Amino acid sequence: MTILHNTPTADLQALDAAHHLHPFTHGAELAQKGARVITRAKGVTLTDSDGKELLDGMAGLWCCNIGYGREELAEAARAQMLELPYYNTFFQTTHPPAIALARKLAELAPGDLDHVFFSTGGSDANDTNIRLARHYWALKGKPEKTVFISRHNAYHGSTVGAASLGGMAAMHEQGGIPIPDIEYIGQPNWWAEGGEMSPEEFGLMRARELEAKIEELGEDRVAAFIAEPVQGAGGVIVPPASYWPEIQRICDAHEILLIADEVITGFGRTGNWFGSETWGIRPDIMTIAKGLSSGYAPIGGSIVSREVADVISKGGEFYHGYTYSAHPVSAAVALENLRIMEEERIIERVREDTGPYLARKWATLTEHPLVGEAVISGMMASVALTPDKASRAAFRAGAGTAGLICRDFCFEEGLVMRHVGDRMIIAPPLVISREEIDTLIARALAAFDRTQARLEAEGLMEPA
Ligand code: PXG
Repeated sequence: MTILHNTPTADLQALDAAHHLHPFTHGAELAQKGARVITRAKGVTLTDSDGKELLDGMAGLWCCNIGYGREELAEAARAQMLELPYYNTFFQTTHPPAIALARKLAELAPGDLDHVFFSTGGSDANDTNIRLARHYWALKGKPEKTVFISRHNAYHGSTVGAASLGGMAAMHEQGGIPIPDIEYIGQPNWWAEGGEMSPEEFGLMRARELEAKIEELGEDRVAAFIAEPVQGAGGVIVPPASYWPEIQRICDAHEILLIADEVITGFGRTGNWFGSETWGIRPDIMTIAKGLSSGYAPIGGSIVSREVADVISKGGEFYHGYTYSAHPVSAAVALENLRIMEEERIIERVREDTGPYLARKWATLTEHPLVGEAVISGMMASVALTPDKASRAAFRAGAGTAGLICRDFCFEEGLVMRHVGDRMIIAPPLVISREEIDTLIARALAAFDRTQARLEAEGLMEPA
């Protein structure tokens, strides 16, 4: 069957419900309501099958950093498909796009991160990290260093390994995970969990849970600590300034690897090439995906330090790889994406102009009666909806009720904004202009007003 153009929305929805199992979707609800069908996009604007335009406040799924509709990326894919549409990088072979992209990433990545193991996305890159880190320690004569320490409410992907690394309770209830030897500490979510502490005290307290966990397990058992510089899917939890320096100190003091999962924070999202630079982190391994190709083609990877690469390279064969590791078309698209980001100084614009502009506007959202904290790092931001700002209360109706209502009003107002429980989050394309930021804020405020009216009308403004 060819692609369904000009098919009525209801027919598309019926066919979709009949044959398509969706990620992170309640199937029966979807069949009843029908999926939103997105058909086109340009810049920061999506168009659905009814012709409705939406400002994409989420850059797809945190990935379309460069914005939609860049012909250069299509041309790069076309040229590469004609020249060499596929070849692998197994068994001592390689190809020019893989070589060029690995070199480019080595140049962009901070510190001595200078070798890349390619994957097709973030989940499989994190699975690579599990095997890679354990193999690294085994090669160094410490095979008992197998435990990964992660954080509650972290998201590291959906494969068995990555979902085990993640700290999402609902995910752990399905499919027999987590795998053994994964431990969790608390997240630095001051708004929800900080109680009477100042954000700085709370950040230190949460970081020191890592040291306590290492001491409880014994340093000789711990392979690595993994964390997102800023938690994304968990609700854009921006850590207190005290958090990362203390985590770095603890990782330096103990012999463990630090893995920064930069799948969301990489490639400009926080106003630098990598969130590790913004937050002063010196990782041994960095997970990348999403913004690497701006989502135009699937590609991800693990960038590792020279030390890790040396040990792995000298340790014989690493029995690990994906058919599409360093896929030539994806690699060519990623290279073109990075070229444009550099030449058009997109990240500098986020850091110096549009990021600070969004930050000023975002901060004003706390003037709205429903909005508690408003936090931001570069171009990823969240607000906490609350029935009572002073006590930072949650809603008695249960997490997600207010958020879902607000999300639906956002759509009606022409804005894609996600809700995580009762946090509303954005991560727009990095190319968003000041004018478009004004539109985003105006639509968000309109949605907050309507949400408040609905919550009041339905008696849902009660604190828990
Ligand atoms: N690590 C992090 C930090 C992520 O955010 C992954 C790994 C997995 O990447 P792949 O490419 O395998 O999906 C992610 C993905 C959401 C949402 O609803 C977030 C992600 C994916 C889908 C939905 O916020 N992040």
